Amino acid sequence: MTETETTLQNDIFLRVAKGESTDRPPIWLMRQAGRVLPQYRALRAQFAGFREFLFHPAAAAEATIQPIDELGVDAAIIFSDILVVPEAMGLPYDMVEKRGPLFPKTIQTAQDIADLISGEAAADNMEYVYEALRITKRELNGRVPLIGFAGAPWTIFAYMVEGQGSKTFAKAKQFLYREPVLSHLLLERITDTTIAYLKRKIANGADLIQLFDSWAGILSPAQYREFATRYISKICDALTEVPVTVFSKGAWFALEDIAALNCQVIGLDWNITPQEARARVGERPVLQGNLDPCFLYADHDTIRAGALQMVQDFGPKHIVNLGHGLYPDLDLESVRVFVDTIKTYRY
Ligand code: 1CP
Repeated sequence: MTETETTLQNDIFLRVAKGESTDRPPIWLMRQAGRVLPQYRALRAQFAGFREFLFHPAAAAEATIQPIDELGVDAAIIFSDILVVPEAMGLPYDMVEKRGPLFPKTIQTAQDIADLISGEAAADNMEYVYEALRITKRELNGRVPLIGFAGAPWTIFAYMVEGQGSKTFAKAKQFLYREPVLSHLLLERITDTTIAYLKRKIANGADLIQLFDSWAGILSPAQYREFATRYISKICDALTEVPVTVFSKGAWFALEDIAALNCQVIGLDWNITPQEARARVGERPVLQGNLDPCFLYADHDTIRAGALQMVQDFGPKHIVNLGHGLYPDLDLESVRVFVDTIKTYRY
């Protein structure tokens, strides 16, 4: 046991992530810090924009802890965004209200890639994130473990080339087909930066790292192997200090490849059944997920039944979560019913 573990009051999340058995599954929710909480909306209203909020470590720490106080989930996730990495590499963005991120400058040429900052130098530009981790760790005072995260290289690449959110990311995919050599060069630099960044997150208190490959599902299996899994693998191999969760949204086709990585936990969306996922990954990995966030629009009895069905279908070696982030317009009471159902369940 490490020092952080011995001082944790509730370490059920970390114990399950490391493969230990417990009497119930742990639960946390992607986007648990967010608009579903009135106290988050109040805090957010004090800042002109989302980026200003992120650049304020004490506020980020407060947002991180709000869902622990309000919902009693078993882990905190540092309030930040995956887009801080492209920004630290030299591509600033605006978070446009109701539209999403917009990058005035994107990656199109070899020179653009050469001009990027990467590795330790890029990691140096995210001191405000490490400060948020240190404050959070201090204020959490061992109540629950703290999750650090980053976007997986392909998802970061997609934003850097596309310059904004997209349903198809056709520009980013076009770049993979037309410029495979440059694509690998860019993915390499993102990977180096991500490793340096995550090592510092760990040094500043992250107890587990989750990689978000939000746009995994738009690649073909062959492309996913060539341009995504290869780089995720490098990150998993580099992060030996803490458990790693790989959440590749929509990549059910790559599940066997993901199970072969040096990661302890595999995040799942709702497009696969727990039984099929377990059969395909084998006994070793812990599975995390995978209730459709829209399930929480149902009535409370339906939510309770769905939560119980899910934990029974997964069995042990399972961390309860949704298949993607909470939607901001979900009713807080419905979210609470889901969490409480899991916390009172026993195997
Ligand atoms: O003003 C606001 O409140 C903006 C909403 C918001 C929030 C609350 C954004 C904008 N990001 C976040 C926080 C955030 N982002 C967290 C915090 C911790 C928590 O989960 O509680 C995390 C882990 C992320 C990660 C993130 N950002 C991902 C990966 C997870 C996923 O949702 O797939 C992605 C893709 C982003 C990019 C992003 N951030 C925000 C927006 C609107 C977008 C773009 C999405 C798109 O392209 O459509």
